[in-house]
Amino acid sequence: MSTTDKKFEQYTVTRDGQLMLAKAAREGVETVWDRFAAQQPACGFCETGLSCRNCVMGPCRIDPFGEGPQKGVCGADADIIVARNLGRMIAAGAASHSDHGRDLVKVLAQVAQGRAPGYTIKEPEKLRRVAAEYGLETEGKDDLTLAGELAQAMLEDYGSKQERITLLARAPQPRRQLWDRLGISPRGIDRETSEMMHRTHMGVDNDWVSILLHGLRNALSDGWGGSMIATEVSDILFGIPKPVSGSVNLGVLKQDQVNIIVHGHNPVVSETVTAACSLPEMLALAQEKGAKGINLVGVCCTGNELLMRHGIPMAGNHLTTELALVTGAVEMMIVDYQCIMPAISDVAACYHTKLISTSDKAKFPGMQHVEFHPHNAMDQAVELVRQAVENFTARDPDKVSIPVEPQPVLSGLSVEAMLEAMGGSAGPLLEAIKSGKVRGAVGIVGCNNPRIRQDYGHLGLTRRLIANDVLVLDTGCVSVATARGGLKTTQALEQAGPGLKEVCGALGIPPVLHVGSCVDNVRILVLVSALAQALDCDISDLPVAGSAPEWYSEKAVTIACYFVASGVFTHLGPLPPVAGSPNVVKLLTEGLNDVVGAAFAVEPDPEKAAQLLITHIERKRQALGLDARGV
Ligand code: BF8
Ligand code: SF4
Repeated sequence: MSTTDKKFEQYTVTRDGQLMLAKAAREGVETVWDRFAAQQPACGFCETGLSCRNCVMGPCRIDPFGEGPQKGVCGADADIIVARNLGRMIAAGAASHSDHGRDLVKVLAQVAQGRAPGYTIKEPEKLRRVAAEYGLETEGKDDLTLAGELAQAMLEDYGSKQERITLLARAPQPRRQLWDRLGISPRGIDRETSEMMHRTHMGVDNDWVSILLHGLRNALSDGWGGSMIATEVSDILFGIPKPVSGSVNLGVLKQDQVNIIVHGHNPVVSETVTAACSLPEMLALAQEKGAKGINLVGVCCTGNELLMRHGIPMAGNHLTTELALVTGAVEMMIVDYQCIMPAISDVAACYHTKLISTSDKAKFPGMQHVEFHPHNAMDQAVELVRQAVENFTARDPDKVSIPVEPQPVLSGLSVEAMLEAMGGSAGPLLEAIKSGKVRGAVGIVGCNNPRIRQDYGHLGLTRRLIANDVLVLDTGCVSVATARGGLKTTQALEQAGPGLKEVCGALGIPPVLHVGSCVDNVRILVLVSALAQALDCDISDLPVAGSAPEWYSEKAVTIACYFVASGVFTHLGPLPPVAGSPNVVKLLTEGLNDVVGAAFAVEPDPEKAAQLLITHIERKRQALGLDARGV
């Protein structure tokens, strides 16, 4: 790498990323980092949450230095404007996850009606288990009948007829009682998002505390509602993840094969593409075109879904999505929705890569649109794989560069898989926590963000936590970062503290567990609920925490809010746009402790963040009467 190329080290800690950034620069390809630089300096009003364009009497802004206007045209002050903006972020995040969940319920309903060829019920036992939670009679019913009834019952959770959404019942009793007392038990998944949009219209909820409390309810409607449904139905349709080996980084792309990347979030698309890639006629066509095979890989969360269930390789996380195309080795990228930068069309145009959008609700400039629905998904997938294979001959070998060797990863740690690894119950984990060999656990979740050197926050924090005997569970783009950094192998136990090394070593698992995509954060909720119930306490009493060191997305805000509302202390790397209201900041970082028993902390430095999380875990241990270090 030349000296000029060294500048890319400040953008990403990943070797494959640095090399592809250098290639992009040589080939005149613009990336997210170029566009980020072009946007600086960012608008201070927007960064602090002090601008409002909720109506056309505005837009308005509040002067944080007290010299200019302190109220919008309607009279809203800094507290109201910041709370409303945050509320709308939560609503957008909840809507995204929950609409994804609804798409899966739609597939389940159509499978029941025999109108979704290519999809089946892979986990009838889980179907029955979840149906029973929904109060459905399971005896004497065949799987398809039950699937239809469960889909209808889940759709009721989306509406506004219920007093509370069904899967809240999974939370420990003290937590449910607290939500009832606070009036934040979500009643319907869509209802809470819709109500947030209503409350934040001009002239509705102008009490900033009330807006933020509803924000917690809205977030809970995602965590214990839409996202939980998404995960459960994905398991029912596509299988409960079990420990599986895979590989990660741009080295998973193959010089001599047709490379297809799936990008987005919904396994409804990527699962059918997976099936189409292994059809004998497609493999024969690939050989006819001079390729040794068809290499399907994932990026972002749909990649996580495939890695968790099938061990399909992962090319990278959010900030790698453009760089994967810069390899010049990708015949086709198939996208569904969320976190897909429209800029990838410009990158693809520099190579032979075909881009395909598949969702009726996510179209992009410069992409061919091939719409997937449950009734035609398999046919569409076969047609796309055929087109990708045919595109292999258009590849320019002079432009191809696959920068590194793949890194092995162990994935597939669903709650069911973890329980199985522990002999059927959470007992061994509880014992390890009680004995102090494992001090506690942290769920590290979320994205990359060009404000932060790619993967730096994730890796720094994770390494420090495991070295201190804290078990890490991760999802989403973090899971790619830690896998790429070699932390999801049993060799990584060498970097763990002695207790964690002993416990994970005995179970044959790495110190960092991949629990899935972003909707799969609910697996963490289910696990902490089980731990709290076993210890007869609330989630907020447990030595656990959450963290999103490099988050960028509204979905991450919603996840962080449902973690906190569920009683999990949560660290954020980047500060959300709330600094314009000291009152809101104080409530989020301190006051919430007295309301829901947990609050947020913001710390961009991963070393300092690790200290915060470790101190929190040790304090919780002490309060539970367990041994505590340095408190
Ligand atoms: O839902 S972690 S960048 S890909 S938002 Fe997006 Fe963030 Fe990645 Fe998945 Ni989650
Ligand atoms: Fe301005 Fe109020 Fe309208 Fe917002 S809602 S743009 S603060 S007038």
